[in-house]
Amino acid sequence: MSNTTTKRCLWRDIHVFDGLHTLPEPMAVITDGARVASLVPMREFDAGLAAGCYDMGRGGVMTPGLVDCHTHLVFGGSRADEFEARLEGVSYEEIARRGGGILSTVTATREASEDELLELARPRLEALIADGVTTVEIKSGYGLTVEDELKMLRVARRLGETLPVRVVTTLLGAHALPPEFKDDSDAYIDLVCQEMVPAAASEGLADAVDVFCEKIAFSVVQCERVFEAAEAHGLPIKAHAEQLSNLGGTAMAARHGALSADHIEYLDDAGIAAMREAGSVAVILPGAFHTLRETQQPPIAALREAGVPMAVATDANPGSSPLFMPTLMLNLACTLFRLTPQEALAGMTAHGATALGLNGEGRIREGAAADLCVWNIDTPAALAYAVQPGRLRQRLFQGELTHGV
Ligand code: DI6
Ligand code: FE
Repeated sequence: MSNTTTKRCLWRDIHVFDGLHTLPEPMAVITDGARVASLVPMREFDAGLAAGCYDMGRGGVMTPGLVDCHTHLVFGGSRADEFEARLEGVSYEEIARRGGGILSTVTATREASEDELLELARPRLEALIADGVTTVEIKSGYGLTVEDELKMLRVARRLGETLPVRVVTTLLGAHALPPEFKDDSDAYIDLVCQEMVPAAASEGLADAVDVFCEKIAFSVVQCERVFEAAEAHGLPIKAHAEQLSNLGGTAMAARHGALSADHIEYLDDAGIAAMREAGSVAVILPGAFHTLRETQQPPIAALREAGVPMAVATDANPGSSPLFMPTLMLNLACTLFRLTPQEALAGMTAHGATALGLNGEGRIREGAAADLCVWNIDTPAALAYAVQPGRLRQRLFQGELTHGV
C-alpha cells in the first residue's frame, strides 16, 4: 500500500488493548497520519466513518507499540563462556568479583569503534522491532570512561536515527567499578559526577541517569551523589536496585523522585512505601531473574496492593539477560511472577512509557501517537500466553507502516 502517514487508515472488528485495559467489545480504529483519530465500538460503526479511509483489515488484536523501558543493547563481545561457568555453579557475583561479568563486556566495548558498536547493536534492536517495540530505552555502562560512555550514548542516538523506533538514552556510568579505579570507588564516583554527567548533559546525549546500587557495584551513599549530580544538570534518575540484596537503594532513589526502580527482587515494605509516595514505577525484569536462576521473587502482590505501577522490560544485555524478545518477557512475567496478562501488557506499554518519563504515552486513544501493533491473535492475553514469533501482522511507527501490509 502507499504511504500510511498521509491518509486515514481503518481497522475493523479488532480487539483493542489500550495500554491499561482490554476494551470490552470489538472496535473500529481510525488513524489519521501520525495520530489515532477515533476508536468506535463496532456496533456503533457505520459506513460514513469509513469514507475516505484505507482498509487495513479486520480481526486480530491491536496494542500500543511495545515500550521496552530497560535495555543494555549497545555492547561488544559475548559472555557465552560466563553462561557455561554459571551452569557449572559459579555465581554471577563470583564472576563479577573475579573481574569477569560486566567488566569483560567493558573491555570488548572499549575496544570497539562507534561504527562497530552500531553494527553490533543494529540486529539486536531489529529483533526487538520485529517483536513489536516502537520505543526502547538504551543504557550506557560498558564504557566506564567519559569518552567510552559518550561513545555508547552516541551509538544509541544513531540507532534511533537509523531504524524506525524511538530511542531514549540513559547514562549508566555508575554500573561497575573500572579496573583503573580498583580500591578507590569514591574517586570513580567523582569522575561520574564531575565529568560524565556534565558531559552527557551538555552534549544532549542522555535523557536520564541510572546507577547500579549493589554490593558488587556502588553503595547507597555513592549512588545518591550521582543523583545529586544528575539533578544539578536537570536529568531525571532511575536505579538498578535490590537486585541481589537489600541495600535500601530504592527508597533513596524514590526520595529523589526516581522515574523507576528496576529489578527489586529484594525490595522490602519500606521501599514499596517510598515508591508509592514518589510515584516511581517498579520495573520488573523477569529475563534477569530467569537467567540468573534467582529464587527471590519481586514483591508483586505488595506492589499491586500499594498501587505502584509495574513495568516489564527485557533488560537485554550480554550477561544477566541475553534475551532479545519482549513478548517472551510478557510470558515470563506471568509464569514466574504471576502478573496477569493484562498487567504484563500494561507493563510493556503505558507503564513502560511512564518509567521513561513519557507519561500518558504507550496508549491507544484519540489523539495518541499512531505507534501501534496489530497481532494475529484472538485476545490480548494470548500475547503473553504463547511464545511464538511471527504473530506481528502490522506495525506502525509514527503513523508509518513499517511491517506488514
Ligand atoms: N543489572 C543487570 O541486570 C545488568 N546490569 C545490572 O546492573 C546486567 C549487566 C551485565 O551483566 O552485563
Ligand atoms: Fe539492567
